Amino acid sequence: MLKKSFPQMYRLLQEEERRQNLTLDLIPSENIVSADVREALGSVFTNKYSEGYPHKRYYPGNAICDEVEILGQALARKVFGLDESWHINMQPYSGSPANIAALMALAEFGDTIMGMRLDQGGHLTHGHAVNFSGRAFNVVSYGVNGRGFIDYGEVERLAREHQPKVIICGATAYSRTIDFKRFGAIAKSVHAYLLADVSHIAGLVASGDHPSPFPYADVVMTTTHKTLRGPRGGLLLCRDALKAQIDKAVFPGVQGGPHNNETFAKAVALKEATTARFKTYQHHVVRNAAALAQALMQNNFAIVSGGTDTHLFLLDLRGTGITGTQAEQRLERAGIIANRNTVPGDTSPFYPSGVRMGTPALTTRGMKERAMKQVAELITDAIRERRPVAAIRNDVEALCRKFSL
Ligand code: DSN
Repeated sequence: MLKKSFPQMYRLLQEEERRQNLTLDLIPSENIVSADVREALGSVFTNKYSEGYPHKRYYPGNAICDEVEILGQALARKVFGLDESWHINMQPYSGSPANIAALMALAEFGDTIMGMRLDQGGHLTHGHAVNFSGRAFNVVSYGVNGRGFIDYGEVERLAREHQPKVIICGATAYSRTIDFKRFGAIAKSVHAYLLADVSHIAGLVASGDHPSPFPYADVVMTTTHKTLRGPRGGLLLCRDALKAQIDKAVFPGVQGGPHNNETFAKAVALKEATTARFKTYQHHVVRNAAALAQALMQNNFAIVSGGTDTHLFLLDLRGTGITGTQAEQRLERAGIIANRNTVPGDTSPFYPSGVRMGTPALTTRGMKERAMKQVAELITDAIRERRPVAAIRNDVEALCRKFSL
């Protein structure tokens, strides 16, 4: 037991448990996994090497790991309503390697790809200059219009002009419904592959709270630890014709042996995602985000695009005299964890003008719309320093105790 063998580390574990229990986690890419997912992550599957794929491994002793992976694939199809014409690669360690593998499978280095700019809500792996995606490919980026909505006209114009090999749609800080149908039509019109990164909204896609990309995309990538509420990890789902190139790009292209404990935990989370309870949870995530955004707007905060259709939104603090960094720090001192984020037009990710907020973790704790009103008051107190921080923190902890982990 760690308590005896490594008390210093045990203490850190206890402190982190306490921190998670007594703070309000508004980071939209985080969630709280079930005891079953944790049991799977800590299981003996961590001991096994399995380079390769089911029935084609480079190590012996993999019959059981094969079964786990095949079961996981079947569950992923069930969660997203897919038939056998979709292949699932269960092995990506997380979202970034999955996107790198997808790009390697669909394009040659030097080819043109299109993605959403980081400061507009995209992800580093969607072509940012400092990332592998931006260094290996010729990148054309699109963004949002003046109202904060994806500028589909710009996407179409850029696609016609630059004839990309791959168009990436999906975002990490975009609160509105993504029109996958429109992206699909644009990609088709220029003979580009459509790669949909649904990492943030995978749970909402599974529950029908966000339209599905599957009818329109060639490859869909998701992480498994955000709204999907599984272990940290990734999945690549592709049309069967792309199976060989996607699998080859993941292993041996980008990764080595799969993390079998992670694959096992992904399967457990996917099983949970097939339940009615999971769907109800996702409905509440969306309702809670809308209620929280609404309550904050009533407190005179500006929100990018004026609201949200999903699990997250961006507070726009421009013109308030408070930076995103200051707001993040004030919130953290009060026990509210939300990350500073660029809002469209910001130039520095280190000194952004926004704060990103989401409801997946609070909803897992059992909070509903009424609690969101309380959370909005606590956020307002903290950012505007309306009350002593110790008093706010007390109220945050009381709310956390009411919705204990
Ligand atoms: N870092 C993740 C997020 O917070 O959205 C995306 O990879």
